[in-house]
Amino acid sequence: MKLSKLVIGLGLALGFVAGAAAQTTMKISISIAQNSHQGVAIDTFAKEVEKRTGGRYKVQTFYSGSLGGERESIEAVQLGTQELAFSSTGPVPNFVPEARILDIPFLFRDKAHARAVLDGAIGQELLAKFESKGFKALAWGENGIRHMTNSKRDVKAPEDLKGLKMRTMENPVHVAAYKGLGIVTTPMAFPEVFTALQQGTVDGQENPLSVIMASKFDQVQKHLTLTGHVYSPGIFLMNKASFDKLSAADKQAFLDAAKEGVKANRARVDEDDAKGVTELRAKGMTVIDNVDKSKFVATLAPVNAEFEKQFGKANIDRIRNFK
Ligand code: EAX
Repeated sequence: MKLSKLVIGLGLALGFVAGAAAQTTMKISISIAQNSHQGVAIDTFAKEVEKRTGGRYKVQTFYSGSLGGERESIEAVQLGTQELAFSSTGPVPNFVPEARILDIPFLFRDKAHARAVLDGAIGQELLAKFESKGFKALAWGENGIRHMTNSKRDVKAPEDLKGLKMRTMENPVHVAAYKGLGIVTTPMAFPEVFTALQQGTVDGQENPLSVIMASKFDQVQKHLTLTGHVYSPGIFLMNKASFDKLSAADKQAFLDAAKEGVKANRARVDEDDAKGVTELRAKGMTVIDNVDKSKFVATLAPVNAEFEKQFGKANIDRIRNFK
């Protein structure tokens, strides 16, 4: 009798614990629309977390900056008011300065080069730098290769950029480089960009084709130039304390879910890059797709010399020469 009571009691207690665990809901956000390379990243992540934890963890997804811009989301993850975010590295240098090196223009030859660096030792070393700042960086994802758009003129060479007022991310590396190209830089959070372009507060902006399409910038920008001036990484960030609370198996489940999210994310970037020019031309944009990139690289030489001093030439070469 006593024993069976104990068994029932234990059963209830365990049932209660399991029931409570099933209630654990976390939040993840992006600054752009759901129908995008970042939307598929967090949708896949949420689905995989639920599947891999047997439904004990649920991840609620928020899109279009509904929880704030990228800087605000990263801040919220650091504070723990929001458990997760997927973000570009735009505002990341303000939190983890070591990551600035990835934002150098013309650092990577192409997406394959960038993905190999991020998935390899250099990328993993950088992910570890987030830990002392209150984050668990689950994985590098991708935002894409950035190109320039504006409402004023066709940009065919660096000279054409002189005096153009462009919105930039709140990223010191980008701002320094774009100033070096003669651009009048206006750092701004992403959720404000469409209106700023529409009202003419700025002439242009720069983003990957994926973002340009997902954000319908073709409605407010006439000229697109495939400058491919910088690779834009993405990152899955989690509040460190929230991650540390997970069991070893659940930690692995979150890491694996992020990997699946990255796979879906990169596949969508490739898809968007393949169809982007045709689609944006059909929507009325003029697309300059044959720029001489070496002219942009040459114009940036003084800024690059400065970056080599700041970040260490050996560190930059280690990424440049990665095979
Ligand atoms: O992460 O701020 C930006 O331009 C980003 O590329 C965009 O929000 C997607």
